[in-house]
Amino acid sequence: MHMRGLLTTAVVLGGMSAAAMTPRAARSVDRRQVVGAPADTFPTFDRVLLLEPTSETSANVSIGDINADGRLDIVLAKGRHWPLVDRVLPGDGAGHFAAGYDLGKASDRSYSGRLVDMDRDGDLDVVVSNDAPDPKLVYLNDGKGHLTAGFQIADRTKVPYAIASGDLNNDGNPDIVLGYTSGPHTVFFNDGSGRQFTQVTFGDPAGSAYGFALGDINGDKFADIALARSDAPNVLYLSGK
Ligand SMILES: [Ca+2]
Ligand SMILES: [Ca+2]
Ligand SMILES: [Ca+2]
Ligand SMILES: [Ca+2]
Repeated sequence: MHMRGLLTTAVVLGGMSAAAMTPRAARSVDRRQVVGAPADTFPTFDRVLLLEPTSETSANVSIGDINADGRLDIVLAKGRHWPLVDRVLPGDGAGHFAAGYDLGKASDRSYSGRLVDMDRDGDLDVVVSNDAPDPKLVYLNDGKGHLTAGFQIADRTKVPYAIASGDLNNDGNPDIVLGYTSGPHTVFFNDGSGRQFTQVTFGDPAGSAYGFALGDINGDKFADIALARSDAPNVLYLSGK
């Protein structure tokens, strides 16, 4: 019912010329009117909760239950090109967050903190990708949200804007894919410990990798790797042996 309203209205708006779409008309079309639904059908996002008192060069945010208390927490990956310490903000399950604590000791240039149970012990670990010259690290969780830097993935000179996680060899262990500002890129096959990885490179130096998607496109039961990149055509790397 909602979808029907959405489609109908979209056609009307799509057929409206720019001249007909006066500023007054544009202002009068809020999202709830566009979908043709009662005003209280959809949530709004007007309430704001500041996660920190200051503005810093943050790059990525992730949500997961880091301390395994059944309540969602927030992990802030911070730095980008300037060193900062990543942060964990424990949630109380009711929309409030403690001041938090440092994810690790390193002040580094983080792009992302990906939450994956790398050692398969039931708690979320964090894969932190950093700008050069910082190491890219797997932080293992003690089950209570305390994270310890372990295996270093990729060498320090790499700049991995793109990261993905998934089981690429179907052994049940989550693997990591890193894409760099210049290829070849790397799959890190995890032995299930989160401490030992076998590296397999793929791709060419063209362009800069910015985003991955994983999925079995060609039906051979193994995930393929789609890569969005700048300054070179986007590509799909098909699994094979
Ligand atoms: Ca939690
Ligand atoms: Ca774990
Ligand atoms: Ca695997
Ligand atoms: Ca495939």
